[in-house]
Amino acid sequence: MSEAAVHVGSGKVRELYELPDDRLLLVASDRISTFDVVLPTEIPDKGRVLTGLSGFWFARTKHIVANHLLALRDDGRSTECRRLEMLPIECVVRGYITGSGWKDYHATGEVCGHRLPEGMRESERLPDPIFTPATKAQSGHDENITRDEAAELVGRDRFDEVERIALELYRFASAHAEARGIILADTKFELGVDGDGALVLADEALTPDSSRFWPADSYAPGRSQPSFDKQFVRDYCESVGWDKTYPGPELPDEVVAETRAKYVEAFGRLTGISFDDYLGDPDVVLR
Ligand code: Q0N
Repeated sequence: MSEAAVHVGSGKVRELYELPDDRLLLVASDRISTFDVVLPTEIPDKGRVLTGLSGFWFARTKHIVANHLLALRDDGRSTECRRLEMLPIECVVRGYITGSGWKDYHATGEVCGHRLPEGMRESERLPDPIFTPATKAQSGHDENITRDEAAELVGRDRFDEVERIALELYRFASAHAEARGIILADTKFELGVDGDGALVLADEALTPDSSRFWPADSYAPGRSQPSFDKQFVRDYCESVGWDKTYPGPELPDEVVAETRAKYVEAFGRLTGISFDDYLGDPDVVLR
């Protein structure tokens, strides 16, 4: 890092630094989490794949919403971005009923105040994508909230704008992904507001860490779906009888190699760009 960069925050797998002139540096590590635990073994280049994918989507969704990206650094894992006032909600869009959405639907027939058709099966495609906001839990798990609760947190007009933009981003990206054999089951956006009061897409976007990617060729409703990127890791963790509490198991070399290959495959399929070309010049995803 060339400029004075003060560390301002840590996620499970990303770090955030302050840069001069109201900028931030978002650095994606190679750490991987599963069942909410960060494993002791890293997946080489995972952070570069996620940074490259985010850059790719930022460059292609500017017609929908402005974003925080200022520059990709040559290391391929660091994004210089505009510092924003972040909204206090997670902007989740679901096209398929899975995860906490499936749990809520199973218990109540509703997700975040959306009443859904009766008799839906786990992982089934929804009639239309739905916006299902969540609170930003300081400690661990985000909690689903209704659209009215989200509107109280950000204001009604801002809420309407956020919902419209999040749904539009999801429709754009899911159509792109589906044409390339990847189902974008759901995704979480982080949005902020700039000094002019304009809504801006931030954080990472439309990556396998912020979304559920499913391989389209094995999709079948009525059960949980294998994850495009983490399935080898999950299968290995199950096979050793890990109880899903800290610390997680070390991953063997084959599992690391298979998993890295899935991230690189997702990058290639979604961007149409070879990952080696990205490593040579990260800006290829922006053109
Ligand atoms: C911000 N987070 C949540 C890294 C990821 N452009 C921005 N301006 C102001 N704040 C943020 C951004 C961005 N992106 C986003 N926290 C602050 C995710 N973080 C958690 C820590 O690790």
